[in-house]
Amino acid sequence: MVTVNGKFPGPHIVAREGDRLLIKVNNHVSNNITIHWHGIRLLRSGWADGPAYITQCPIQTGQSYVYNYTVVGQRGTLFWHAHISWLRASLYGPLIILPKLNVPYPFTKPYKELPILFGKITSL
Ligand SMILES: [Cu+2]
Repeated sequence: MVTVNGKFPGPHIVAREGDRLLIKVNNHVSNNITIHWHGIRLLRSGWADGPAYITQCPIQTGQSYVYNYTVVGQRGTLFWHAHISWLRASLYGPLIILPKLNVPYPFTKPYKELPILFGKITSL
């Protein structure tokens, strides 16, 4: 199955509100790939949204692309996923946006945080 860095679910991306994210995707598989940042409001950076053939051409085998956007006015746990063909069902991971430094959560700080992702494995 297609994975990111050999992990399923894919790697955790952890950022803080206000951070600029630069995420380089190197495509080492035989499928074209794009990555979508589910729930992120892309203000003036719609080209980083990821839907194949809508906001970008897919990243072809052996090619790479740097997604570049800033998280504005959002915090919480979202997720990223492939946004082309059936890969969107199995290629995903958490995207965790923490509050800005020294800004508390709007609730008591949890003892522990553990992302839980619901998904399915698509067989070829
Ligand atoms: Cu999505």
